[in-house]
Amino acid sequence: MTATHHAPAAAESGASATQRFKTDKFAAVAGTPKERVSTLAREVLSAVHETIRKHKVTYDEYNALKAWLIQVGEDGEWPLFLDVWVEHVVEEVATAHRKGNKGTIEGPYYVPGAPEQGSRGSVPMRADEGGTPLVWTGTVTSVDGTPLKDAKVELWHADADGLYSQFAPGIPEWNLRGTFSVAEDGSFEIHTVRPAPYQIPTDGACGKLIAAAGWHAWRPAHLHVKVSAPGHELLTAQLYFPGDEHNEDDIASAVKPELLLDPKPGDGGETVSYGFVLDPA
Ligand code: MBD
Ligand code: FE
Repeated sequence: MTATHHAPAAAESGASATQRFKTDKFAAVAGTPKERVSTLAREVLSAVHETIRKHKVTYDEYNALKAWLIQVGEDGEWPLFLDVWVEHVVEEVATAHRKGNKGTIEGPYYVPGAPEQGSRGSVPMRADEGGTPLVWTGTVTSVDGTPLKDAKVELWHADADGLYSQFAPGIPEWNLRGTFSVAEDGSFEIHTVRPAPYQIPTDGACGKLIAAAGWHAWRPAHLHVKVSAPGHELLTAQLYFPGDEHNEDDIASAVKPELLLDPKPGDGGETVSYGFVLDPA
């Protein structure tokens, strides 16, 4: 984070992430059967009750929790809280059967419909976009090795200040967000820049929990992708850079060894090769 660029206020990025979720996801949630709701709600509450008994939680602690939960809502930080501390286990369960590429969590900052760039092109970026230029090549295949010529690769990531377009002020709408197709042989070539590590907003409820617990607020630098092809399961993943000091202690627990890139110097920046193998649906 450069000194000249101030981090987005938690309430601002939180409100955008909450709106995003309501628009894209919430309407699509199917009714959950009564028995399932009852089982899950009862077990989660039991785990809370057990924690209270085990640690003899006081009224002051109970009221601190209540105040904090109220603030999570007021700051719009439920998407951030859930995606940082819960989603990784949902992802693990949902994708355990896959034989193809490892994925990881989506996080709160995906926006559908990023501009189409063809199979070889650049994500939209500012004339003075910071960060080391990165040329990324790869192919999309099925688990049997067949190239998937109708695949799409959606890419979104933070800029060199660790900020996401549409969730921080003053950044062009689709900056560092693009949708790529692939050539007949399943290949693509994407030009972008290396993102910076991401720090969770320190001035909101999630930041308050992190400070109160003495944790750190960092995610390692990462590229987000959604890779899709007809007849195949949608792959949601993130790619990481070797040597990042937070690859081992990501606050969102979303790094896997299979998702580490191997960038090489070249082309006035770096080149990297990483492809995707999708599971048939
Ligand atoms: C991010 O950029 C992110 O990817 C996740 C999972 C949570 C918070 C911010
Ligand atoms: Fe992210």
